[in-house]
Amino acid sequence: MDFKYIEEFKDGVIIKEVKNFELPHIFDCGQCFRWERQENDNYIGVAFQRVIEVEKRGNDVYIYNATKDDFNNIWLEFFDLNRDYSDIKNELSNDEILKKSVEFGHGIRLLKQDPFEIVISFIISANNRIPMIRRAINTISSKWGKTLSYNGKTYYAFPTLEDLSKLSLEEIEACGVGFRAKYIHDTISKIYKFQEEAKVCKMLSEGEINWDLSYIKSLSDDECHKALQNFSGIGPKVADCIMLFSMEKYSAFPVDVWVKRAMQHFYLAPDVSLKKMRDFARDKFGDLSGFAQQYLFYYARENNIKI
Ligand code: 8HG
Repeated sequence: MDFKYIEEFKDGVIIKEVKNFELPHIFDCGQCFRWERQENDNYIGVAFQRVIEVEKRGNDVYIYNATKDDFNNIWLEFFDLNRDYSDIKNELSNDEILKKSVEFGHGIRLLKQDPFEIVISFIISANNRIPMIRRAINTISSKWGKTLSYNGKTYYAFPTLEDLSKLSLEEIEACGVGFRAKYIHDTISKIYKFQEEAKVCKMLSEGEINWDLSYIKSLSDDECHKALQNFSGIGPKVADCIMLFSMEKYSAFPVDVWVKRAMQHFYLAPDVSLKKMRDFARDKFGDLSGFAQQYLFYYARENNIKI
């Protein structure tokens, strides 16, 4: 566990004596799209239909606009605070090469985000740049998400499955998601239709696919990786991101252009395929592959490494 205890105060909750927790490392390491750094270095973001502000003061972390119940029900798990990241970092730092990236991103924690939001977000991420991904997700949220207010400003929750199930392909196309609109539309309708059929107790027949995200989350790492790729617009890389950032599958190793450069820079020959890089990393880092990947991604991107 990476904190001692919590205290409630009038505007929120204070997490006392927190370890392995740096706001820029957590929010700018590539895993999330809805958190913004403020002029005072706090971050404001939206998750699980709520808006919060997070501040680090010495070894304490302040969460504004949250109650103790919110902390226990949402933010404790969201920030993965029950995990001891010192153990993970020690283990990964046995690899002399990885040590440098771990030191650089020493305050990274892998957020446990909402699977539906992350499925849609990472379909948008394919062949896309982070500022464009963020913009598209904000557009979708401001059009169909719940309105939230905090300190006189308006924020928008990521829309629910029900909210998005009503949209036409044209409406999704108008959000700046390009060729991915049809994948998003198709994915939403598969998940929604499956949910509606389950409500009237329709049984799955032999060979039919189970599109329920909680079910997919309950599978083993390899089965989960495979099941996610049944959706259109989800290949091995996007599946790895979804399972790592929202399904607690830590042997995932998404290889995008930055991780590819990092692997080539540190470990492998330039002509190795993405699949081989993934296999190499999973062999080497095992159940900690996802963490290793995040330290590498953050290091490579922040330092603009070239091979
Ligand atoms: O955290 C991430 N890890 C990896 N491997 N890839 C990511 C992360 N976040 C993120 O947006 N990407 C992808 O990288 C999306 C997009 O294809 C590209 C942007 O650099």
